[in-house]
Amino acid sequence: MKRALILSVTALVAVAGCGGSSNSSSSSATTPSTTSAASGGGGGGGSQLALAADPSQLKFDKSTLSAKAGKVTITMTNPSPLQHDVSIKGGVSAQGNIVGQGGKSVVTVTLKPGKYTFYCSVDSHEAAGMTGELDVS
Ligand SMILES: [Cu+2]
Repeated sequence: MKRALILSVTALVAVAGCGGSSNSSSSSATTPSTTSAASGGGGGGGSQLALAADPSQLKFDKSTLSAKAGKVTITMTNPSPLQHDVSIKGGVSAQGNIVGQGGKSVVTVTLKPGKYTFYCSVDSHEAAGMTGELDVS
């Protein structure tokens, strides 16, 4: 009785293992969603800034960003297993969505010329170094 059970479980695992190997090969088709990055010189879009979280430390891949006055959008990709967002402060206050690994946090603000701070608002990430300067001219 016990032996028969073990045998049938082994058979199931063997079948699942067989079918699974061909299924998992299709996971490489992650489409890079290039949203409106290709629009050259059209008005109204404002500044589009790209940022990424460091995969293993509490920091961003850039410590300074610059943009033109008006509508400014920062899109931060998060390759890290920790949750992060991108937020802006310094006369304005706006927070992006908090995202986990593989996600994108987006924050959009309308800014006058000046210096602003971009940072991660999750826990004490800003104090640990997830911050930088945004120069708007
Ligand atoms: Cu963070």
